[in-house]
Amino acid sequence: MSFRMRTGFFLQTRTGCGSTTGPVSRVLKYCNSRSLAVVPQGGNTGLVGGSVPVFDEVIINMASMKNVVSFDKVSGILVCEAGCILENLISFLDNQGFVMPLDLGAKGSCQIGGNVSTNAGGLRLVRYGSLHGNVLGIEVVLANGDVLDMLGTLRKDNTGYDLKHLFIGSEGSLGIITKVSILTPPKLSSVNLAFLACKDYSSCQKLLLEAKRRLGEVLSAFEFLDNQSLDLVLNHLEGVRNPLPPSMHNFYALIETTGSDESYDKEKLEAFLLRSMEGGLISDGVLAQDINQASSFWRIREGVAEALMKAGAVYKYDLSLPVEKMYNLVEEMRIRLGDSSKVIGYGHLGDGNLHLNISTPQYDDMILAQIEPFVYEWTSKHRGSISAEHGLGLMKANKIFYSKSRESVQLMASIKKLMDPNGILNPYKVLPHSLSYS
Ligand code: FAD
Ligand code: 2HG
Ligand code: ZN
Repeated sequence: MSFRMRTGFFLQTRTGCGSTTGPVSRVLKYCNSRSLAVVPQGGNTGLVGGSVPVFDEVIINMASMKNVVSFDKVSGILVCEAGCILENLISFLDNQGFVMPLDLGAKGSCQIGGNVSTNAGGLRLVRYGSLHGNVLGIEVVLANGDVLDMLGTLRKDNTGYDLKHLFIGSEGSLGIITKVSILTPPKLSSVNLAFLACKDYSSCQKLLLEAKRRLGEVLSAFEFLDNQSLDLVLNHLEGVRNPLPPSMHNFYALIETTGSDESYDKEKLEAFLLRSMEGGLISDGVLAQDINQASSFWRIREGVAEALMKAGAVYKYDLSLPVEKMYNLVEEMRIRLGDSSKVIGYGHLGDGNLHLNISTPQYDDMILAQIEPFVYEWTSKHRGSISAEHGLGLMKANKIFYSKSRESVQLMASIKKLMDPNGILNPYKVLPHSLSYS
């Protein structure tokens, strides 16, 4: 599919006009009456082209809707506008003694509205679950400008269909989210982070099972990267160094625990690490001694995406796969591509989410033809998902059938038609072109 690329017309939501939802509603009403297409835009950090205009869509950027509306210290429920930057919410909550149940490498730029619209996963999903569980309510402006107030703050509410779930992860194709209410857990006093080396993928996998079993309630992150990912970070990001002595390890895991009892939690983690070392699951490792060392470990994991962008052209795949099969795909891809590219695998092992990235000096159709459709067919054959957490956006919309049945996609298209009959909301995104405009 080829598109004429042109920058769209840009509108920014403004504060100071009474309710900030009002202008969004008026713009959509106007656009709908004239069949003008719009692209909702948050921090523009999405990795599948969902927030960029394709032809001449009006961009509705949410950056000015950046206020916290309320925070309830008893329930931990935060209500805020959609344009709040994730990192600002993390700091706000930290000051209140709470934490955001979502954290990701793009936190300095991405917005909570973008996070909810992509159903972003990130580094702590293994502990806190997905936004489908943590988002209690949303306010959303529909294609015709109507404002749907579903900004509930209740944990339990079984009155009819829970419509907010339609918007969580719908990538701006069904409405523009203007406010969200989100359940945040209390901040616990003891956080520990280990950076570990494993000799092979099978050890990483066993380490994950052991971590779930033995660290149980304190486990708050389990991430992995292969040595090619680490090399890339060390070669392309300034000031990053390997916390382990130079030696040939094939895989690295970051294990974080978060609990309420410093000595108990540390003892628990140390006993787990000792046992895993003795059992041969870990070949080396280091425990962060302070918060600065912990951030330097996280910088390695969170820096992979940035290092890839600096390294040249990159083909990106964000896959859910059974953990035991996951790394086979990386190895098979290396065999297919030979020396033409660097194939790296890393991601949220605790959630069964592989980030497969193929780095080449420049884009090359011959390389692409070696990667696709193989990567999608492989994923589909193993009953995985071709988008675990990044969404479909523009780049993957036509690949939806690898993960969803024809009947499901048809129902999605009917919902889209019902809610946005003129097709003005984020056209060419999420649903295959053939269906969304039929
Ligand atoms: P945008 O990129 O601006 O938009 C994303 C989509 O949401 C678009 O379709 C847009 O139209 C729509 N949208 C935005 N705001 C609204 C709104 N208010 N109402 C309706 N629709 C809207 N993703 C993960 O899931 N996990 C990760 O760990 C992760 N790490 C990342 C690390 C880096 C370095 C980078 C660059 C990206 C990473 N991402 C990750 C991807 C990205 O950050 C997330 O998808 C994020 O949630 C996008 O938020 P945003 O505000 O930038 O949205
Ligand atoms: C991450 O987990 C992000 O670092 C980005 O989801 C993944 O760039 C990628 O492939
Ligand atoms: Zn990720």
